[in-house]
This record gives sequence, structure tokens and C-alpha cells, in this order.
Amino acid sequence: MARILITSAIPYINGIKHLGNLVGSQLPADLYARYCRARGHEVLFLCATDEHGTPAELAAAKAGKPVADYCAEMWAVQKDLSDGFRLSFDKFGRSSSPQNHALTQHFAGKLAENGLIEEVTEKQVYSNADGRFLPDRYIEGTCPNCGYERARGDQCENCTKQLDPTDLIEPRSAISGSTDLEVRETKHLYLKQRSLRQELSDWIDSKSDWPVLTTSIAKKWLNDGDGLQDRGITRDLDWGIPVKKGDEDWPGMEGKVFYVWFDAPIEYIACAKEWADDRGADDWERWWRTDKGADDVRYVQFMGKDNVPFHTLSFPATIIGSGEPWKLVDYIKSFNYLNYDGGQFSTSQGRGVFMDQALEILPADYWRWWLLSHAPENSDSEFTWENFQASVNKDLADVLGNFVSRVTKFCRSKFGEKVPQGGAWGAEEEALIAKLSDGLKAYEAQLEAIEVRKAANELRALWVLGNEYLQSAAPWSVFKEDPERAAAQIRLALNLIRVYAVLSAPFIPDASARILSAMNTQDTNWPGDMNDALTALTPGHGFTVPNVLFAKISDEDREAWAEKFSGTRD
Ligand code: B3M
Ligand code: ZN
Repeated sequence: MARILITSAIPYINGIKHLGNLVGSQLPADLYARYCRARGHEVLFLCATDEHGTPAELAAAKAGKPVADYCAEMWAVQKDLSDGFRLSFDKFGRSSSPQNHALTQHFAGKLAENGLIEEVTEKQVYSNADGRFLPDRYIEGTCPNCGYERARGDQCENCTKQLDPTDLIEPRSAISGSTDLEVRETKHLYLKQRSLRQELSDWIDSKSDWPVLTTSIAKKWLNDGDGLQDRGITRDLDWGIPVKKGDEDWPGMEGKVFYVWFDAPIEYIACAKEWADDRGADDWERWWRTDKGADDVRYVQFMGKDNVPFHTLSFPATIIGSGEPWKLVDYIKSFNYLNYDGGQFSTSQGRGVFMDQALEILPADYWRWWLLSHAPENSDSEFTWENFQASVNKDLADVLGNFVSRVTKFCRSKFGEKVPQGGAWGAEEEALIAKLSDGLKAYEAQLEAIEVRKAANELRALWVLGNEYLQSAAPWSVFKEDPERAAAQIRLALNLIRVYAVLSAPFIPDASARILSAMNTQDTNWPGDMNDALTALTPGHGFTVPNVLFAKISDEDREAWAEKFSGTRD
């Protein structure tokens, strides 16, 4: 059995995430974590909130709350929603934790010791009215490229050009609107990524098994145009991790904090420490330090494509540059975007379906199934209400739900609520078992490869095999002539229901738990040999007919939801 460390990109604290965010990292990470646990591996699955930077400060200001209070409240909201979607994190941490403060300062100290930090004096916009520097989104003005009047200091939303605050025409403070601005000198720390270029390049080249989406983005940033740049890792902000060298003050850096993208990935490590500290244990380094046992850990990261450069270049630069034996990622699974009904999901515009709204209208399994079976792996994909209705009704209600319902109800009416005895399996059953065995291998292979859509297709194909068998075996007609034979057929089908519950759990954990409870069994062993798995429930074993597993989505519901979610939320 292997040890597998799994992290999902950590969501920004500034609001509730939409379904596009969910399917781009946390949900597929959960699928994989659940699968690995089911196969008996030792898994540590971590996620957290990303709490620093201008997005957090501005969202708190908009909510009229001190930023620390705002973050604490939003962490609780996000934690609740991740529980609602059954995301099985071993720890949902916070990048503002004391553990992350200490580790981030530690890494900066090591990088400085190794000559990889440069102090650079640069010019930045200072607001006299606000008494502060205005980095990134704190400044607005007219775009020098397209003339858009509300361009932000880091980027013009209209023409997407990346900007520096000093590029803006007629700049004003995004806090007070004041135009009483001046350019002042300020000192910042730069991570000398360029001097790690060869090491990073060799490391990426050694990852021949990575998905094309991941390596193509990594190589583009490594080799294209301006190539790998040294990167500013500090900001003139109040909220964040104070700039220190380990425990020591950093002369000239008083009042400054680390840049959010410097400390956020370090939270993957700090989160493991939070997880251990919660239990008064100190077993986190065996997941993260190769000198303390982590050399046999397989580390897999999940993220949206926009996060790939930070995980293939910047974070590895921090780790490699530290000169310490921290674990580097082994496999990066990245995703394209999920679009919403002819446009984009958008947090800033409130467009699409958000995690809280989704759970208000349907249980988590419906969303999990649709999102995972349509994961934007090879290209962007699109959520439409028609497609959602069709998939749920067909796959979950007509195929899986119907099989469970027909088999259990038929058995109850003819044999009572227990696994019937008598009869023996024949050629038809053997043929089914052979097909199920092949299907199981295919399903496992796709899950091992983290091919999410293909895994969903294989699972659906396994469900279909059961339905086809039921249709052709027709125990309801056989029963009239040969009740013993019908008993053997139904015994197989009841056992197949248990097997479906076990195999489906990574995708639809709640339905799986309901099925297992109806089948009155705690046997969640992943099937090894199909023959054995299909005889686990022996004659006489009692069960109950479960209530409807999946209700169909009606046309009226679909239309009402499409209408309700056609605008933007406030
Ligand atoms: N919070 C961006 C995002 O949520 C960022 C990810 C950090 S991963 C260390 O997409
Ligand atoms: Zn512009």
C-alpha cells in the first residue's frame, strides 16, 4: 500500500465559490482521495482558504468588517459548504494560520541565506489621502492601451493587458477615490527565479507522465518571450504575513508583508502541521520531509490551469531554493474552465451557480455526478440546465436508481426482504461476471490515471451492464416457470447492488451510503475477484427496499432554475 499526499488549490477567501471553481480542483481531488482510500492506501488530503492579498482586504472593506473577522467568518462558510459537498479533506486549514506564518518566514530566511533574495528599490504609487501605498487592485485609472476608464493597477479588465499601477492614466485610489497620489520609492524582496531556471527546467523535463495541459503551460512560462522572471515576493499591505527572516526582523522591511502567491502554496505544508497540531501529534513531516519518511510519498496536486505557473515554477523555486529536503510534487492534474450557459462563470459579476445555491436546490450527489462526468479536462466544457437534467435523469435515475429499485422491489414481492437461496448461475451469469471484471479493470485504470470523465464513463458502463442483464434475464418471467432460477438471478443482482455502492462511492458518496445501509451491510471492500464480490451477501441476508435514490428533474424545475440563475447575484 502506498502513501499518497493530495492537495487541492486553496480557494480565495473573498466569497463563496461557484461550480466552475469546485470542478477545477477540490471536487476531482476528492474523487481521487476517496478512490485511493478505498484501495487501502494511506491518504492525507489537504485544502485551506487563501486569505491574504488585495482580494481579501478589498472584500473585507466592502463587507465593512475588519479583515481578520471577515476571513474567520468566510472560512466557516466555506468549510460548511465543503462539508455539504462531502469534500473529505483531512484538514481544511487557513493560510493565515500561525503555522503558515512561521513556515513562510522560515522559507524566506532560507532563500536569503542561499543568496536567492534580492532587495530592490522601486517606484510605487503612494496615496497621501489614504496614507499608504496602492499596490495591484488598490488603484484604478484609464488603461493606456484601450482607454477603458476603470482599469485596475494589475490588469485592464477590458483589454486584458497586464499593467503596473504606474502605467495608469489619471490614476485614483480604489479605497478613497483620491487623486492626490505621488510616486514614492519603496523597497521590496525579489526571488531570483532566473538563477534556478536550469534546475526547474530539468525537473519539469523529468515529468514525462504529466498531462499535456500542465507541461505545456509550465514550458511556455519557462521558455517563451521574457522567460522566467525574478519575482517580487513582498507587498506594502497591512494584512498578510510580516516579512521576516525566520524569527528575525528584516531590516528595511518593517511594515511589509509577503505577497499572497508566496505564502499560499506554503500553506500546503503548513496545513499538514495544522492537521497534526489539532491532534497534539507531530507526524506531519513524514508527509513533507524526504529525510523524515516522505521519500516514499506520492504527492498529487489538483488545480485550474491559471494556477499552473505558480505550481510548476514559483512554488518549486521556493522549495528547491530552500536547499532543504522538502517534498516536491510528483503529479499535477490541471483543468480547463467550466462555462455557464453560453458565457463564463464569474465571481465578480455573480454569474452562474454558486456552491450554497446548488445545495439549496439539490443534494450534493446530483452535482458531483454531473460535474465530474463533465470535468473540463481536454477542453473547456459547459454547464447547461438541459444537459444537467438529461444526465441526472438518465444516468442516476434511469440506470443506477432504477436497477436498485427494480431488483429490491421484485425480491421483496416474490422472496421477501432477504437474499433468496436456491438455483445456480449459468452461462448468462458467467458472461456478465466476465464483462463486469473487464469493466472494473477499465474503471480502475482511469481512476489511477486521474482521467475523471473517462472514469465516470466506465462507471456508467458498469451500471448499464446490470440493467442489460436484468432486461435479458427477466427474472419476473422466469419466476413463473422456474422460481429457483429466478432466485439465483436475483441473488446475483442484489450482490451487484452492493458492488455498485462500493464502486460508486468516490463519485456519489451519499447515495452509496444509503444503498449500503439498505443492503444492511458494512462490507465496503473494493472488489478484487468479481465472483467473490458477487457472493458476499449470502442467502438469508436481510435488506430493505431503499426510498427513491434519485428523483428525476422535471421540465418545470429545469425551467424555473434556468430562469432563477439567468441573471447575477448581488
Ligand atoms: N487562491 C487562486 C484560485 O483560487 C488561488 C490558488 C492558490 S493555490 C496555492 O484559483
Ligand atoms: Zn485596456
